[in-house]
Amino acid sequence: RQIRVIGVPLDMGASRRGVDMGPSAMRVAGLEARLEALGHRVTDGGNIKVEVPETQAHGAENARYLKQIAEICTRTADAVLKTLEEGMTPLVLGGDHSIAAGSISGVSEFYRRRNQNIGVVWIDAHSDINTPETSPSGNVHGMPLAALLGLGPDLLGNIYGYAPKILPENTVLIGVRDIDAAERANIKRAGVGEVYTMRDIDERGMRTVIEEALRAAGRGTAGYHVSLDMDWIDPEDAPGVGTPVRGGATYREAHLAMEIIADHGRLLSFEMVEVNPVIDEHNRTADLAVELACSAFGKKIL
Ligand code: DIR
Ligand code: MN
Ligand code: MN
Ligand code: MN
Repeated sequence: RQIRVIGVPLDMGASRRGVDMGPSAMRVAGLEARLEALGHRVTDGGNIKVEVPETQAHGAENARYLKQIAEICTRTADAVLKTLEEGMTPLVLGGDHSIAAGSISGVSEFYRRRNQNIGVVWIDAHSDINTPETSPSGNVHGMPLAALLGLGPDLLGNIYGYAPKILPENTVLIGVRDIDAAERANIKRAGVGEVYTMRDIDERGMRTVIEEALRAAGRGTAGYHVSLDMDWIDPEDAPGVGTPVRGGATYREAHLAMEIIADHGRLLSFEMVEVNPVIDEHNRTADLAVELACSAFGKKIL
């Protein structure tokens, strides 16, 4: 494949600072060279312009920095759209998870112009389906999936002037273990197709879960975008994330999931978010993110 790396150094969507350094940490971990070693042609498109939070007014408390985040997401969407138009696969580096409202809008717009829908594989400890009305924190990184499914906030969901961007039946959640009460209601209201919690992975195994999830995301679509929040992985292996939650996927489970995604060959675009070098241990979370990207892009043991 031809892959273009796009960094989005944004941390305005979270309350803990530092995930704006995620793109740099993943580059330092050797992302480009390690993907090129697999035979891909990789170019770095640099970073999307992101304002320094200290220079900005945060606006309403129920969705802080929403206006700025929506603008940054629009720039991200345009960069992703352009990458696809040039025949390359976008590899987006966050930044907090609010950037997914941009990256997925870009992928969705590219395929909408070709009369096709896309699927979304959302891999995360959280469901990120709050709206400003339901959010207990006011952090926009807890809202991108709600925006993409058309629940709001409109500023984030209406990039390119329409919503929703994705169909609930082709949207799957994997690895969730920390969902707010109102998010449960939002999952139902939006009609999200398949939700695989950590319990499902425990009981049925990663292989079964990921196969089923990819089938749902891929049914009737051009393929799917994979949005990988590194807090999906257990904090033992991924300590450097914005909001660590105990009981996550193991190192092996995470690799297996990525290897199966590569086997299916229907990956349209990929993103890794919420890497926080400030609280990481010698960049090991960024290094793991790069390893997982390699598995998702076809690295095999043998
Ligand atoms: C919580 C935590 N559901 C919120 N969310 C996230 O603030 O909306 N942490 N995304 O990563
Ligand atoms: Mn290169
Ligand atoms: Mn997330
Ligand atoms: Mn998360």
